[in-house]
Amino acid sequence: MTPKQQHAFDKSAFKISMVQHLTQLGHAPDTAQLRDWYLALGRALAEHTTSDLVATEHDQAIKQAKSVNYLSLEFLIGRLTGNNLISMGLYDAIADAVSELGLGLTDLLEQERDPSLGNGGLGRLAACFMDSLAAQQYPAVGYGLHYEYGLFRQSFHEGAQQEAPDAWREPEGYPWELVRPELSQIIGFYGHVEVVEEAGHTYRQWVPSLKIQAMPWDLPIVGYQSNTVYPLRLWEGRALTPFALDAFNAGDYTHAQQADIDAGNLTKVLYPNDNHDAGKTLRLMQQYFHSAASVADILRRHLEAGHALAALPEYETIQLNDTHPTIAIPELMRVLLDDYRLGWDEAWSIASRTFAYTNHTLLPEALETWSEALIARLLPRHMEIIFEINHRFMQEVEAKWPDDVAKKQVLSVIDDKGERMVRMANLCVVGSYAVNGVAALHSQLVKRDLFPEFDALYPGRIQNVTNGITPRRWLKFCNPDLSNLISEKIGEQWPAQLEQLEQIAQYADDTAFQKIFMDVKKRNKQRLAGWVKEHLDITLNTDAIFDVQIKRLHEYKRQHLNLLHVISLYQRLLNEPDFDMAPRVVFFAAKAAPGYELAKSIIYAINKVAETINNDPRVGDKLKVVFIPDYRVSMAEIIIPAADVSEQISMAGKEASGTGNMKMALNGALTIGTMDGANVEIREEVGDDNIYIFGLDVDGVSELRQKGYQPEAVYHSQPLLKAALDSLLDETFTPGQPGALRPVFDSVMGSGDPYLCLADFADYVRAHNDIDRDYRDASQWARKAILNTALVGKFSSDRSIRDYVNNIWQLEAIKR
Ligand code: 6GP
Repeated sequence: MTPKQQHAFDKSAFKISMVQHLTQLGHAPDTAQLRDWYLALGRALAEHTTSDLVATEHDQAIKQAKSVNYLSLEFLIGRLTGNNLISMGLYDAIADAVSELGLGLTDLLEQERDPSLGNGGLGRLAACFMDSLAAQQYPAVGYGLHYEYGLFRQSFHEGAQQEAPDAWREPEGYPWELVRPELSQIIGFYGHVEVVEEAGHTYRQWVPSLKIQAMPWDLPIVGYQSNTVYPLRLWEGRALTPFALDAFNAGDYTHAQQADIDAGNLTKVLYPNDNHDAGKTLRLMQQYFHSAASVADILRRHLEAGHALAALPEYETIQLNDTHPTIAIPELMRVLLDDYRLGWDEAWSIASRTFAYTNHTLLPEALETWSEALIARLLPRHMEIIFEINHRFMQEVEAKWPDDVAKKQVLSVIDDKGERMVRMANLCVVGSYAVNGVAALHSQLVKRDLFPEFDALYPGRIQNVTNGITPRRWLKFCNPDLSNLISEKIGEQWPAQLEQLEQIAQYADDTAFQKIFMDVKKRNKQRLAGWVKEHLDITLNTDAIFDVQIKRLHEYKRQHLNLLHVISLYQRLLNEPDFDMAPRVVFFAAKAAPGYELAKSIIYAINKVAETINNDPRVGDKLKVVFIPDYRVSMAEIIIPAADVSEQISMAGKEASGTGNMKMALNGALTIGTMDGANVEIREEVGDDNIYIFGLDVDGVSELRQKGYQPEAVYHSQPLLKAALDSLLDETFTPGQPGALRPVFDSVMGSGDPYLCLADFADYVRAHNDIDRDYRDASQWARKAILNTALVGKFSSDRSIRDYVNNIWQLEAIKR
């Protein structure tokens, strides 16, 4: 890819522009605060991205090309300013310009509040994908929701998680966003379906009783070194003015009232559940609102570009990020059937060649189902269409497997055991031309365990696209020292061609390079230690192993397994005079969904254990435990470059992919992990010597289950484990409050240990001992760290996007 003709940058004009924006914000240069200057900087820069956004939107070549529409309820974009500067190629120039105004660029960038419009992996992946689409100039629009409050802000009170609302937009607004009232839509809810007769035909027409305006806000997704800027279009719910009283009849009005929903709170807040379906009515309303507004906007673009409706699949593809936007499928059908009056077959042919679906989890509690009764009430016409889709689909199943009731039961879109529920994943597979999992192992399990019958019915439909991460944010921006070192060795192309990092492997045994590489790591550890000192007042030894587990708090991710290891280290330090270990700092960062009690108990336990260990003079700086509050993208940008060890310890078969594993390996951390998700492929790339694999694999897990698993037997046979567990029951970590950590004990003992923490404990300890041994050999460790950075080029999200483009979307890059 040739770097773009960068816009000519006029430093003095830019400074004038910044001061003008500052003035418009009501501030004078001599008294303005840093925050005011940051807003002025953002707005001055956004002038450039807005003009590129509009130019991209009007580009004839793009209008005549095929686009992907990435539909996601979550985009965890993180701060935009620093990354946009890198993409625009203006980082150094702006640093220079603001310094002439007496400002430091990094201080200004620190002022930005993260837009936390997502929970975890699924939302962050969507953000990396938008970055890679723009970098490679594959025409794309991201569609999401403009939540007034993002993921809650986390703090701790005496060790317990507290949640506060995240008002990510400053009162002045977020400087990068652009409201597009001319593109707003009206979205209906509730009401009834009427039959209309016209020219001898009857049609069905939905008459909603509640209407809400969808107002789009565009965030600029700036292509790395190109003039391409695609919109991330986020819909905000607004009351219609004037209020559409006529749309209400008395009965429906009451309905709407009962649901306690109004336009104002539709997009008020992001649901804080990761890998969990809470089944709330307002959530389904958000999903429909998002889908309907996005489908309407896609059709508008398609028709305005002069294309025929029937040609939709040739010009637009719609990627569904998990099942959250599934309702887009019946919505497109409704529009084609009722508004454009196509016949069923024609409408279905269009819709089923337009949608593709990505599955992000096998966890049963995350597989969405909605009650048929709820859908029928909220979206009566859509429920009719879902029935018709299923009716025709059941005929297909009958043709393939005559008289096979069991097959129909598992495949049906409607689950009629108990309350009748709509299975959104089934609807997705039926209505999509491609389905994919997010890592090789996960996709295999999707075929083998989740959808074996679908795989038999539609061979080839279920595919794999291994996840990836954007190297611009997750190396170039967050780790400038390592980036510069790499560029000195292999040139400047790697951020767009990450496979080139392989050339670094030749320096893995070069002691001079090892030293420089580990010096960079050391500086990154010092930066993190500085943050910890300033914010948590804990002093860290930066020679220690920085052992890091950062991700949502979930039982299947097994932060409590890590905790048991920490406790066992502590006990050995106290009880075994001969026990020696390399100093270690164990970092945790994780938010628990507010309604997830056990996850909150695990956080509490980690905090209590940390407090005890960190204040025990007998431990010194051999062991420290740090729980960094309010984990978010901008915090990850500080932690990841400083990690020596990356904890990826989910029970095998549960973590679909993981992406933090990729980020840490890229920044020279060694993974301790199970044979789960993308760990399997990381191991393939870096080699067995450069990763610490432990525990049961997927087959081992099912064999153990079949044999009959007895956690109590493991407990009684392993003294180290038993002592660690027992300490959760006494006052070791909660003086005066024995039993305060019992929920964590109970989660593995007496409840069957659903995620096999005890079964994997011994081998986990063994793997950590290997790490301890290897870390003490500085040169060997450096070699392994360098090889991790060098050999994970595969995990660039540019490669993921190319896989989607070549195997699923079939579209062309349009270079501007
Ligand atoms: C996550 C998966 O848990 C994670 O393994 C994967 O890396 C990520 O998606 C991106 O594919 N899934 C979710 O966050 C989720 O809520 C419904 O799935």
